[in-house]
Amino acid sequence: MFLVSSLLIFLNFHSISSAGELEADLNGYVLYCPCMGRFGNQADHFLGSLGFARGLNRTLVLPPWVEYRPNEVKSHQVPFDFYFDVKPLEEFHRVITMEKFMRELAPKIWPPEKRISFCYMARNSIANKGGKKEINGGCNAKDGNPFGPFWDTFNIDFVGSEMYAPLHYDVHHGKAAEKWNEKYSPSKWPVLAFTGAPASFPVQEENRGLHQYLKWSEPVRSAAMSFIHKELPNAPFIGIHLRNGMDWVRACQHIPETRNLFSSPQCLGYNNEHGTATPAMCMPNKEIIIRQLRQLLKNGNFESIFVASDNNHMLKELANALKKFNVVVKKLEPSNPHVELAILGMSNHFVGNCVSSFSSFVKRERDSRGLPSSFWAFPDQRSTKKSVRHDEF
Ligand code: GFB
Repeated sequence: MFLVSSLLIFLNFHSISSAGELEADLNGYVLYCPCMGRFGNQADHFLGSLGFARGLNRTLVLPPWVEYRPNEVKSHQVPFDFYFDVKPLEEFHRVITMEKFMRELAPKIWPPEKRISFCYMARNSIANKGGKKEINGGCNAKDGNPFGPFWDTFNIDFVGSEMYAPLHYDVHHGKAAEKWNEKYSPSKWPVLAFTGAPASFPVQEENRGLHQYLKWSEPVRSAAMSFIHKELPNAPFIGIHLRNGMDWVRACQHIPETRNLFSSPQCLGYNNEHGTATPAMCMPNKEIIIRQLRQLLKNGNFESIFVASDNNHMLKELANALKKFNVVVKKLEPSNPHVELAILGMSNHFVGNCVSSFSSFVKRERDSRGLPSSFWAFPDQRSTKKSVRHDEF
């Protein structure tokens, strides 16, 4: 019933005119640049932005994913629907891809002279004008990478800035949505174009469940299934995420100074109800990883382990240490973060890194399907001292 009514709402707002043109949503649009972090961070921001757009009753423009490639100065923008299906999102709220929005609606409702960028407060930029340094205190929405390349992908330039403080994005408490609509009525402001995502990181607890509407596109799903069928025995398997690259080693060094880091509220709770972040949770050592896998293998009928990692997959060490369980230990080659995430989502048990937003993507997806997951070194276990021996990686 909810599905039918949502579809009707969608069709109502994006109806096709008699001339065959897409008609604009009179409630307006939310558009943003996913300008912070890599995929996991952007996915957190996406869920928050979806919740925000629904709270304001504006259509969400689905931005491309921003990617960074080695040895390239500018970010790459990958259309949203390259990785995800648009249809399931429409069950929750009205959405339109940025490509379609810019092609079919922007010329009518958001012409170049009306393009104002939104930011909470000024992002100061120092412009060098004729040898004289000048501070410009607008949103400077196109300053730097990925900001400039993102908007340039759609030939968007801004003619002004709108600083919206003290409004905020939490539409689940208080009257934030009403306040946004009072200050920025859709008739006067059909498009709210944000310099960064109108969402918090990590994803607000109330928006975690929206992951159920985020479904991999057919090519990603097929690639994941093909790997499982061709490379793994036809039996239950464990999927694990080992986040252990140099950037992560450095990030984990902040653990002693903080109770929650990045996505750790996913296991520790948003108010640290379940403890505080430990070095082992962020960077589990070999001993912890093997101990947890042995425990799972003893209790389940798994025949293989799929390892996803940004750096060291530990394939040999794991295969050796788990010899007596007769399990196959495999990784995807060549590496592909999205397909790896999809495989982890399809595993029979997932062990992730509580601090990583890459792991949190998998955990949310599995939660939405009622599948079991656990984390390295959580709940807090023995041997935290040994856990920061990075030379093991
Ligand atoms: O996704 P992400 O925001 O997660 O960023 P974290 C980590 C990126 O590293 C991913 C790659 O988007 C991938 O490109 N990566 C991580 C992996 N794990 C894997 C894996 O198992 N397989 C493959 N193929 N690639 C945070 C960043 O990372 O780390 C923050 O988002 C910051 O901005 C911090 O840089 C240090 O939350 O794990």
